[in-house]
Amino acid sequence: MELKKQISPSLMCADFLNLGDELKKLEDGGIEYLHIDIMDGVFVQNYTLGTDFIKKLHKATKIPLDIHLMITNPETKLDWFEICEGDYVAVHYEACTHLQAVLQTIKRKGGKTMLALNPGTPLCVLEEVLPDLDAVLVMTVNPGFAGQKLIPQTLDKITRCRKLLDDAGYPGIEIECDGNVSFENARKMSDAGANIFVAGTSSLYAKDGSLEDNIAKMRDAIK
Ligand code: S6P
Ligand code: MG
Repeated sequence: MELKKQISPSLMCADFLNLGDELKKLEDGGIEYLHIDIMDGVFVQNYTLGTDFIKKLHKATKIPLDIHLMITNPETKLDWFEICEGDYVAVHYEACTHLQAVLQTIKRKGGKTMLALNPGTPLCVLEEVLPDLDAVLVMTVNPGFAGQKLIPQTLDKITRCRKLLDDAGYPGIEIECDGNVSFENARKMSDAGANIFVAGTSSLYAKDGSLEDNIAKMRDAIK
């Protein structure tokens, strides 16, 4: 099954003083999702975007959100987030005590479920929640910061993840990759079986090249 290749720009890397203009360019470029990193300073050692920003984005654009929760105990905090139809909500396996219940809650709120795995977390943890998943987020760096280097063994992890999902009878579960998704790495991740690409400082928001040109380069890398 060929899943649609999609780009999810990481808005923590955007130019906030120019966000209206940038959103327009992303819409014109046919961007499929907006990746929103939510960090709590506990699960990861950083703070980034927040609940009000999500509300404002829902008003400002029709592009669905791809909300990446890097927070402890998301089960107690899901109500804080405005979730609209078509939005993905990713929770980390490492942060959930009652994982299956959390995934059910996301669905009940109208979101699509994504389970994020840190580079050190094995794929076998997916097995018992496959019926509850719309996507897997294979972290290709340890979460917390933009601008990190790819952890090489995560490429093979994407290949094995695609195989696990297909062999188990879930060819429709998508695979997103997040972390150092440069044009070069995106091509390798795409070949390995990923189909949603979080684009940050290594590609769309690289210092050289306009947003328009970088979107075109990313499309070419993942086609
Ligand atoms: C990192 C976060 C990511 C980054 C993204 C940045 O913890 O989850 O979504 O924003 O990886 O992209 P890059 O190209 O700078 O790695
Ligand atoms: Mg992220």
